Amino acid sequence: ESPPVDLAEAFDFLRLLHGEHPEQRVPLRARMRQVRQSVETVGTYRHTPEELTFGARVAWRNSSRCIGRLYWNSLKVLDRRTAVTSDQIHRHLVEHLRTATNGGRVRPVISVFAPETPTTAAPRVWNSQLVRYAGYRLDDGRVLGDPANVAFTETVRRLGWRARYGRFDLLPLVVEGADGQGPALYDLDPRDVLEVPLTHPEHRFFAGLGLRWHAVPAISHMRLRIGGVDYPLAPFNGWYMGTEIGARNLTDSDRYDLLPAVAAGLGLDTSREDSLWRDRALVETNVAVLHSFRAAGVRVTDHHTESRRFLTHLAREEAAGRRVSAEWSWIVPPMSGGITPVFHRYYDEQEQRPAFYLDEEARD
Ligand code: HEM
Ligand code: NRG
Repeated sequence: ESPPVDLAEAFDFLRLLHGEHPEQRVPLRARMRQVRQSVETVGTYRHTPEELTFGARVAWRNSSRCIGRLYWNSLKVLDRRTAVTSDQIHRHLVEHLRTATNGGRVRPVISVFAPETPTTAAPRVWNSQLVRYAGYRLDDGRVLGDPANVAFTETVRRLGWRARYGRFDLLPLVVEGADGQGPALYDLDPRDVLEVPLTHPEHRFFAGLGLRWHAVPAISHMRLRIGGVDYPLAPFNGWYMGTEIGARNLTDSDRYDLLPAVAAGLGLDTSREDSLWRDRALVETNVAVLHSFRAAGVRVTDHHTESRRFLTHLAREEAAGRRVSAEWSWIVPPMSGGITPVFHRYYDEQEQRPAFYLDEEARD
């Protein structure tokens, strides 16, 4: 199903691991011989648990779009490579959500499922995140729910999922095992999905908007590549930075598009741009997100704190003699850019491996 492993990439990875952790049970040269032997006979090799853990952590460390990398070395890595059927995989995904959610004290976790090899297909999840809200295209052309998920919602309906026509309906997981049985649908148990109702510390009207968001962003459509081996299913999560919800998901005009409703509640003059009603509504929406998560005991960070942490990360990595690559347009938060310190500098952009890749085959 995949081309043979590129030995040079495998060796680069082993050198990186042994360079940063010289205390391995099997010395570098011996491990390289094993890997060469295996790749020459079956076209791939099996990562040791230490290699898998280090590889996943470094893939996070190398995620040039991620502002949250300070804690890369504490990523919890769940080795799920032996799961085959969609039922087994589904159980592990639910376990991932529970472990990550941790009653609100959200922990960074990755579950690594079986790799793609020259002889075997890997399992897949069709969802872009483990938790997503349905989007329904209505007859008048408007969208009910999350417009980002309209296509995926149509896909699961074709597979037999029944539409509920709410604004925040949990979409089912679509799991394809490695056994060739095709996709299977699993409704999420609401008890496994922590959600936060949104309120504002001062403005009573805000609660009346009936908004909510889920506690854990768990990306499930990126491929993890370690030492030449591809893991198409390796869902990971950290916690949210408030702006992801308050300055994008709820406010982008092609998402929930809530600035007009918030501005109306605030009594702002929306007849002219120079009243800055959009900006004022944006700030209050983000105040509401951070306040609500905090009130619910759910871990979240603000963009000022996360920006400072990212600069700490840069300093630490440089002190360790490593280069940090970063994409300015992803690192700078989507509001108040110039008053966060990450705005005022440029970054190296050369890609490094191990890494996460967007999978062209993601089906949403
Ligand atoms: C992207 C924050 C943990 C890997 C991002 C983005 C933010 C962020 C704000 C930009 C998202 C966007 O604009 O849509 C955080 C925070 C974390 C965290 C606060 C808390 C611990 C993680 C973890 C991993 C990771 C655990 C992987 C193990 C990535 C990747 C992207 C990203 C690959 C790029 C996604 C894409 O290309 O669409 N992160 N992150 N992050 N993060 Fe993190
Ligand atoms: N903006 C997306 C999530 C992207 C990744 N963000 C993280 N990742 N915080 C959203 O759902 O709003 N993470 O692993 O914590």
